[in-house]
Amino acid sequence: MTIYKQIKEVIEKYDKIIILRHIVPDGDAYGSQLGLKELIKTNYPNKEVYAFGEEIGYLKHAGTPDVFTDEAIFKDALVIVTDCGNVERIDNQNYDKGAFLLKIDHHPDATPYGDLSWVDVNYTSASEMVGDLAVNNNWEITPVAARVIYHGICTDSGRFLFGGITPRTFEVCARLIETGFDVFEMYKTMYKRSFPVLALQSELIASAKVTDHKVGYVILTDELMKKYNLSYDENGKFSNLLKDIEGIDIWITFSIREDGKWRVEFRSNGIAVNELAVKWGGGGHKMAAGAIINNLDEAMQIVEDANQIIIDNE
Ligand SMILES: [Mn+2]
Repeated sequence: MTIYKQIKEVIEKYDKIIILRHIVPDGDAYGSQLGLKELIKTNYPNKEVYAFGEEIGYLKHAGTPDVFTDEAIFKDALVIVTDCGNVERIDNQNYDKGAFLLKIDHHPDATPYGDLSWVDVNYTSASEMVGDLAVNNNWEITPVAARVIYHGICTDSGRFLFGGITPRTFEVCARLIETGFDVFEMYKTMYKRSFPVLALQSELIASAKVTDHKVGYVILTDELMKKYNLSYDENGKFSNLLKDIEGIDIWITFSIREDGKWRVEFRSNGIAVNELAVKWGGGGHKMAAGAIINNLDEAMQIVEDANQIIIDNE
């Protein structure tokens, strides 16, 4: 039996379905979670479906998660977790209180979980997986589902710019666009930039450091956040600021968080950085990973570690 059919059968078996994704959600977390919710609501209108997790201001245009009230709601539910490689990062730690746990993810399966697990790193995004699931099960796709799923594919693939694009990516996208949602409107909304963000980018670029081993990094301090009136949930916007710059093979973005810790985003143009993220308590993809650290002393150790990775690769 195909995985599409297996997942369909599991969904059909449960009256109540709770969909979760990773903490600090991005476009793909939203796309896979809210897209799957909309698909199930459309194709199985009698089911109770919830999508729990933190709401992110800049993703408001993509959709709105449900408000979680009580862990009792997990009783007898099918729990589906999308776009989340490890259980520690699931945004709702009651994930194991349901009747059945299904994992749908495109990150390396470092710490497998779930009664049924569909993990495939050959997808651009968990959103593409959800879209592919809909296509293969001949599910009706509404323009609302299509928009949030397409948005998730665009954000995780850099709008088809990063590696990992396959003919299937475009086949899924074709089916999504067929629903008639307004793609141009979506692009206009997702790429809208504010002048303060541009000014902040320019200051970050001017302050960027590059080591002798082609590791580039920027530090988004609390001072800069306040100067440009940026909200903390937008601190992930700058992870590709140093992409495509000659002389930089690994680029790292350190951003202050609301709780005083630092968000670290690792990116590279080929060298594996996910092991480095794992070393610092995070995880992710080979060339795009993240972690959370305590202070800038640790940040400087990370830069040293990245230098060492490049030396080891030479
Ligand atoms: Mn993803």
